[in-house]
Amino acid sequence: MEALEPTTSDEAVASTTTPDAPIINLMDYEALARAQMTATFWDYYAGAADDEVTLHANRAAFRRLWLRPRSLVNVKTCDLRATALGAPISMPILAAPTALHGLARPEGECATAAGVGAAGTLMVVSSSASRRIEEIAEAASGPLWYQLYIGGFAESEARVRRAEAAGYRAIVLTTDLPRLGHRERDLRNHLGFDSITSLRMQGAEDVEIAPEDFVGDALTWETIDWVRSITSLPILVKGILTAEDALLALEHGVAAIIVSNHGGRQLDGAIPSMEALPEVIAAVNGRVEVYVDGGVRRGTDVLKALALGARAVLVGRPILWGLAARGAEGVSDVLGILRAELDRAMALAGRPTLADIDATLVRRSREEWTHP
Ligand code: FNR
Ligand code: LAC
Repeated sequence: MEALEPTTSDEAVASTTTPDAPIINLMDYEALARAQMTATFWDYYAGAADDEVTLHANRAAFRRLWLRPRSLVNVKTCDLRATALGAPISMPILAAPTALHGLARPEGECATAAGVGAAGTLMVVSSSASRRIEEIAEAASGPLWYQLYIGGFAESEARVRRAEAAGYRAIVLTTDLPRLGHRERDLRNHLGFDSITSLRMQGAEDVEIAPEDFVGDALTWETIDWVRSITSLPILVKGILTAEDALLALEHGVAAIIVSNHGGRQLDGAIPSMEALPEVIAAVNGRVEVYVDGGVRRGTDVLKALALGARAVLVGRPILWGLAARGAEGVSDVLGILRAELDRAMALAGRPTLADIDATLVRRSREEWTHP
């Protein structure tokens, strides 16, 4: 079923689906991926909850931030190298956890992990991966974190232990999915939660969470203490959008916070990540690392997120576009494009190192810029 108008998610950027057209930016990958995927699977990746307001607002929030470039700074070399919970990475851009990479390619997360590693950065592997925890680790050349959905406590503990044994370096507890958001595209395509969880790719038997075992709606802040009791890995929480919850997360000893509204896929109308970031940064006050995701499509978006205090950004859908279009190579190319854009943006802004990127770089305007 074709329920969508044939545009990319970012109307501001002309893109093309001609197979031999040059790939210039992430939206070109979006068009390429879309042309290659079945409409139902494409909708699962692209879609969000209800009216998809938050999905679009994530992008719009970047357009309310203006850059204040400095002139005549020597930017002959820009240094993008960063660390994430101590792990060295080539740039402050990580791959967000996204479910079911097998819908894009049979190799699924194994190809993604190879591509992310080739780009010199870190991948967060979803609890709903299409491939086994261990085979993804084998295919990876960069650091991995394991994103945790708690189906049942016993099977979750088993997965955390397997991730730890396979060399994953942190546990990312996603907090914004007490229930699945109302993805209306999926409903129209008859792709319900049951069919999503039963869309098992080869070797994916270990990630099955039977809906009747799902305890996500009964999780509380004490769940973080439970996770700590079963693993010595650092624990991040993903899905925080308020200062109040950031402070609770600190009380429960998290190693880092990921400001996120799940790419608009959960609570529609939830505040755009970039609007929530400043209050979380202020509440945390440097005590732990703070990451942000949602709508990052340009190097200048990364620059703005760093200027507002994020340690690094995570990108979700663009990784899937690269994977669907060109496998591992597409994933590393998507990240390479973003890296080149960030490098250029840092040079043009007169901020050659990450330490030079501070709050003086951005000014917030009330209005979002829209092209005439
Ligand atoms: C997600 N996201 C997600 N998050 C998570 O913690 N576990 C998961 O399994 C998934 N699955 C998932 C599937 C798909 C298809 C998408 C698009 C997203 C949310 C993801 O980690 C991230 O928060 C958003 O994707 C960031 O927004 P952008 O970059 O996609 O705009
Ligand atoms: C999603 C879940 C699985 O966003 O995180 O589809």
